[in-house]
Amino acid sequence: MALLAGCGAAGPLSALDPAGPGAAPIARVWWAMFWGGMALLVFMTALGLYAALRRPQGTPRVSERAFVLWGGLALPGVVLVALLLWGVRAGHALLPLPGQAPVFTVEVTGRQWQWEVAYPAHPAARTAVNRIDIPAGQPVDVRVRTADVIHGFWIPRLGGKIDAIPGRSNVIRLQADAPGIYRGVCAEYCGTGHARMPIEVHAHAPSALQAALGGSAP
Ligand SMILES: [Cu+2]
Repeated sequence: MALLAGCGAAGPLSALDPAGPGAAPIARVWWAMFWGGMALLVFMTALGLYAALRRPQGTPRVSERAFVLWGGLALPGVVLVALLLWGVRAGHALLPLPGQAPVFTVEVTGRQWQWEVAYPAHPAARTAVNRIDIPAGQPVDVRVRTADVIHGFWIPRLGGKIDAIPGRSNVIRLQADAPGIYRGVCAEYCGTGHARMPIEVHAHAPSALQAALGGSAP
């Protein structure tokens, strides 16, 4: 955390400051891409300098064809396939797969320009706007819909983005490891009020959730 703060990666909307099992793999992929990109930048800069400064003598030790095959096809091919597989695996943590029951469920509807929140298992809970209350330390399925245009639901410290698409109900599984407030935003430009669509996830100790939701127990 201190290291993150030192390099500006910590913060309420930072995907590099993960607070749950859905966000941690995404942050790892990001850092691998960052350091891998840095390594390639150094390597390519060194190659460029070598090419610019050397004095060619005789026939080259590596043919142009080999450069294209290994540097232009094999290297990016291996890197992109590895990143694809790793990224798919990171995204897997956000899928609402069976076997983790019971899962707390929240319904979130995007509307120009706010998020409406309902709790299907807690019909007596007060309806909320731009705020979700969840239990900490357990998986939560967020069913994301829209009442008008496409919006993007994103709580960076808890997981990746999922779009709210007209006519569809998309589900993302999030978890906050500890009680706290986790901020989010609309991540898909949805009109002139797009920047005014923040949302907050308030994660509570399970014993305090009912009081936070209001209403009576189901
Ligand atoms: Cu929006």
